[in-house]
Amino acid sequence: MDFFQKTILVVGCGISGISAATLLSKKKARVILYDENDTIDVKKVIEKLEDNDSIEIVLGELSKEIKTRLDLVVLSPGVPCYTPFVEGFRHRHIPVMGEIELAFLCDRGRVLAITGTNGKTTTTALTGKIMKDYYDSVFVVGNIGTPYTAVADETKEDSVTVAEISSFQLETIHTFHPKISTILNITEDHLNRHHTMENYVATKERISLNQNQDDVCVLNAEDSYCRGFAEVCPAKVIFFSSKGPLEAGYYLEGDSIWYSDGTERKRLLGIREVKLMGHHNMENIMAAIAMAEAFGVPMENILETVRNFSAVEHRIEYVTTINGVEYYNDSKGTNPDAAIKGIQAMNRPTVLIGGGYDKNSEYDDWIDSFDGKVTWLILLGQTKEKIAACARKKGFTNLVLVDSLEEAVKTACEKVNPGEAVLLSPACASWGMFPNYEVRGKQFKEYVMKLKES
Ligand code: UMA
Repeated sequence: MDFFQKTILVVGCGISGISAATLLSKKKARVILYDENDTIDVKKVIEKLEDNDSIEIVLGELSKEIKTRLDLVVLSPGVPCYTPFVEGFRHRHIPVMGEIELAFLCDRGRVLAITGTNGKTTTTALTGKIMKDYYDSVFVVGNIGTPYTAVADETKEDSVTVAEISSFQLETIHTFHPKISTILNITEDHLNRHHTMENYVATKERISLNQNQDDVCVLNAEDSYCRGFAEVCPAKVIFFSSKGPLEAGYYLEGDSIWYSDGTERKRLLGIREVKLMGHHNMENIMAAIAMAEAFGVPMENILETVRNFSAVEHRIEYVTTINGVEYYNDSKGTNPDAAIKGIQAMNRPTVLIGGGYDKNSEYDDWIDSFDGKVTWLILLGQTKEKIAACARKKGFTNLVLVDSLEEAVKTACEKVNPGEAVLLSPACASWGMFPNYEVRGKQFKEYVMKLKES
């Protein structure tokens, strides 16, 4: 697509919008960078724009005059795409795309794409590292934190882009076509945006929208949505399983990861050889191995990277030990299912800090997973009353409701005993109190380190 001298509205002044506007301005488009929030500090936005002269910034109300002269609208991931605001553009026959589609149109290389409710970031980071250790030109982008548009124009024909793609981002793709894709798992999340589980599942499946039998989609054999999708997936399906042998695919059996091609099986590596913790991480490892092997990386190179790879920040990340208490940051546990994995990874009594933005989630399974391991639950954010009511209903009454993360850390420190752990694994998004889970995780670590110094 030619963006030259086109008038393009980029919606959202966050990192995606700023990066998309910068890319389009390099392509000599006339860019209007828009945000509905009129309290945004324009100076800060301008500072972040590399080429601010050609980008007009509009906040608050978007005038009819602007709407009538647009050739294209590019949405940031956080902008819901089925609202009257966005439908208005479609009625005017103005094409609407997401920033992932925009970046893909500018990408000259090949793409691997990772989605799933949980494990995306770890799998993307690991797959990216395997690629970086083997190929020269590799970019790791998307929901993991670096907008795809920030690197798309730097790609060459032999470049490899490893992209973490959220359901928000999949809603607005059109031609996005990864050579290799994966859906790691699908459990309830983001229902406030997608409304029904059916919509959410269908959105995840869009990762394969443009794939064909020359491409590969790696799917979790133990996930009923993934299994169902395998029947209709347009790409060649490769399965992985953490529950036992598969006729063909990658699987965990005993303490080893195996591969079977349908006739012969071979042991790839032992789980004690890797630094990642927890059952769920074995799934992430298998997905990364499957993707990398399908892409063409030799198995010995893949396994060497897997053995040396450590956990990513904010995902069951060890922070420090204070007076015999281990502190863990799992700020990336932004939904009940992810937070259950956080609790499962703990091997000692744990004071848990949870709560945050309400995504219409149910917390019953999360509370059930406490299984005697959680000694106290410290709650904060918009969901604290809702979670407290759910916990009481289930007979868990060791609850403290607090007003800030700092207060939560102090309270956890008072409640915990030597030999136990404190885990931040909120089961909720950070929005409302923090811009994102990374800021929440970093703040948590700062408060913990303050405790250590005091
Ligand atoms: N905005 C509008 N109109 C709207 C909605 C938002 O103008 O209707 C504006 C907001 O006022 C704000 C801006 O849009 O100024 C924010 O845009 P954004 O929410 O898309 O956030 P970005 O900073 O661009 O970050 C986005 C992703 N955010 C979301 O999906 C909510 C980041 O994922 C991602 O890392 C980044 O792009 C780079 O690709 C974060 C996330 O929470 C980590 N993702 C969810 C998750 O992992 O569960 C999906």
